[in-house]
Amino acid sequence: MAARGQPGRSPPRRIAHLDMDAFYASVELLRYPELRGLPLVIGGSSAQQPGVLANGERRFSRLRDYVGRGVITTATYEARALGVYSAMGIMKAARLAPDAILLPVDFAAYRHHSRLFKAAVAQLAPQIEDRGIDEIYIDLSALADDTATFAQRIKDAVRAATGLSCSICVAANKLLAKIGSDLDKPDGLTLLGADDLVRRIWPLPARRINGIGPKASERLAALGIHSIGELAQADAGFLQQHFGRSYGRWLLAAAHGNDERPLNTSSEPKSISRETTFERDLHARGDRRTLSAVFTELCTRVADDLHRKHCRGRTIGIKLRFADFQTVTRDLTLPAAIDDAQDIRRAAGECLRRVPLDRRLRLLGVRVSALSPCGEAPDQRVPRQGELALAGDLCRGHD
Ligand code: TTP
Ligand code: MG
Ligand code: MG
Repeated sequence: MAARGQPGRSPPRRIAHLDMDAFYASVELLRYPELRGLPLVIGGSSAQQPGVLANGERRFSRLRDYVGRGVITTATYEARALGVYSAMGIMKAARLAPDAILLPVDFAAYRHHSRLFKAAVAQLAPQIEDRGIDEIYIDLSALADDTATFAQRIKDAVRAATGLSCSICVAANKLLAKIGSDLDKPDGLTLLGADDLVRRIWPLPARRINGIGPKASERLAALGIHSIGELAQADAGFLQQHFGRSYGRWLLAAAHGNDERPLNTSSEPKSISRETTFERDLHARGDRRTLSAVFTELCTRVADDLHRKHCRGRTIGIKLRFADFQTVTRDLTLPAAIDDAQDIRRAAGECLRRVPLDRRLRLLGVRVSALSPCGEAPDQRVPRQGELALAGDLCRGHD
């Protein structure tokens, strides 16, 4: 649809978000079709591997038999109807759905099916941003086809390649497409036009916006803002006063469905980061040990991510969000790229020293950017000269 009477203005983009339905559980159902229609939960360890009875039948674990501290990765829609969700403790879930079947996670199988569905979509539409194991964005703007027909063709291709269903939403940008793919799950095909912002998006809880986490939505609720529509009506100055300038601005833009971010179609990540929002706000002095442990853990996870992606990075950064939502970042660039957790911890520690830590913190993050590929496969890697002695070389910092 071209904007009439406004020459030079580009037509709205057509961005699809595709998300697989109950992904881990659906992959398990391919292997155990006899479980279709039953409440099924994925989590726990190999102890939950099904056994085989003397008559050849499989014997599955039930939630009620589980003892341990494991959490649920996902649940089928039948299990969700009983109140069981991702990230819930398995023992807690057992109280709600004692008879539900429990299967252990099998990441190799999920990764395999992840590759299959992405390859199938790439055959039809090459402009893809990979957003993790079960979701992608697809840019349909340049395609001549009718949007609904094309989205259905993508769904059919995913099913043909994997035997699995997915939900797709096509909207003007990534933010709306991501919200929309959840609206008609499972097996959804949702098209969001300009009129749908007020009708379908504004009544939703603010939490549905990707980027408004549990803490921010709690804070919004305390200010009387529950829905996306209420957020859209909020005063810009009021939001900036309570959430800091940049996050406050972003909140308002998001509630109005504005998002200009392009797709990141490169398979090479630009940066790798991990962040965590604390259960309660922490103080640099009073909670020093906890903060230090979290900081080290974040660096270790970033290092693991780098190893997995076979890359390393030269720019190490931190992100802090204070109790008043003010967000501060610091980074520094090293003479050579690193991927070791301790080296990252050391560089990130340098960044941290450049921030006055006089207020409580709600979030801490670590980022490595200016990435380069490692070259060798990880198991063949030998440390390069100088790689292990970077601590004294922290040279250039910029805020
Ligand atoms: P999601 O796409 O969030 O969930 P889903 O595919 O299981 O269900 P839906 O139909 O609502 O999309 O996550 C994809 C997979 O990621 C999910 O199958 C399991 C895993 N996962 C976790 O391990 N822990 C979590 O907390 C979540 C949310 C997902
Ligand atoms: Mg999913
Ligand atoms: Mg997902």
